[in-house]
Amino acid sequence: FKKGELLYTGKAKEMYATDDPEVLWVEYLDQATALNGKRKVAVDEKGLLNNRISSLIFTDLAKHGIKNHFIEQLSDHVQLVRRVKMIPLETVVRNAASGSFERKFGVSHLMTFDQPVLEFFYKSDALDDPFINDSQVAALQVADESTVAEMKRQALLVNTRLQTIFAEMNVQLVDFKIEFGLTADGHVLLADEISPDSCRLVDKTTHQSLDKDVFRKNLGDLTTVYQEVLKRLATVEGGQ
Ligand code: U5P
Repeated sequence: FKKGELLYTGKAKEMYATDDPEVLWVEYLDQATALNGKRKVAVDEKGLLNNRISSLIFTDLAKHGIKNHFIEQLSDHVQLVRRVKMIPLETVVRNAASGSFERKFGVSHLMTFDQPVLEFFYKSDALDDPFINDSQVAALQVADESTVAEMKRQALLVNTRLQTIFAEMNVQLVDFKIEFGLTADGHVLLADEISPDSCRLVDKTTHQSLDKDVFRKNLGDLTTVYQEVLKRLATVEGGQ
């Protein structure tokens, strides 16, 4: 595959075309952002670590019947993915209270839920990704009802599998964000990335944060923490 024109620059990734119209070239950048991109710093190895972590997780999910856009990892910072039309929604699944849920409802940190909580946020930098409910999604014609139902179904399957993977790593999956796209024939396909940038992970023994909260809250060195996540994940997934 040949790297083509730059299509999109995100907060932590760049997307390029390839010589195959169905395939995109994704470069994971060594940088971290917070506050919707208003705070941005270089972080050694972060792109490499997230590329590897996301590649291992997407491979695992596919093996467990959850199809996704991942094709293959090409190099330290690059992976190939299938081109889809992104649905402008962030799908968040929560197993315990943290972040915006904890602030919004004033509940105790890591209060656990009997059932996972599912939320959508409308992707808009100008609006700061506001919460959006199903009828608002319908009113704005962001996605049709069957697409929303399918996103929820897949999100809960992803949650179940991720909880299993992370439990084997002695890590609690507090919450995570995923994104979906539509294939040319209209199927909902898991896309974007799954990494410590998009998950809240807490060590089950020490209760230490092993995710981007380390950067958001200045809790320590992000690279060290992401290296630890990759080390444990690589062990669970049977080596590099
Ligand atoms: N999240 C993202 N990107 C965002 C906002 C949130 O990946 O732009 C993830 C967080 O890392 C967390 C989950 O795992 O979604 C819920 O975030 P919050 O709504 O509690 O801030």
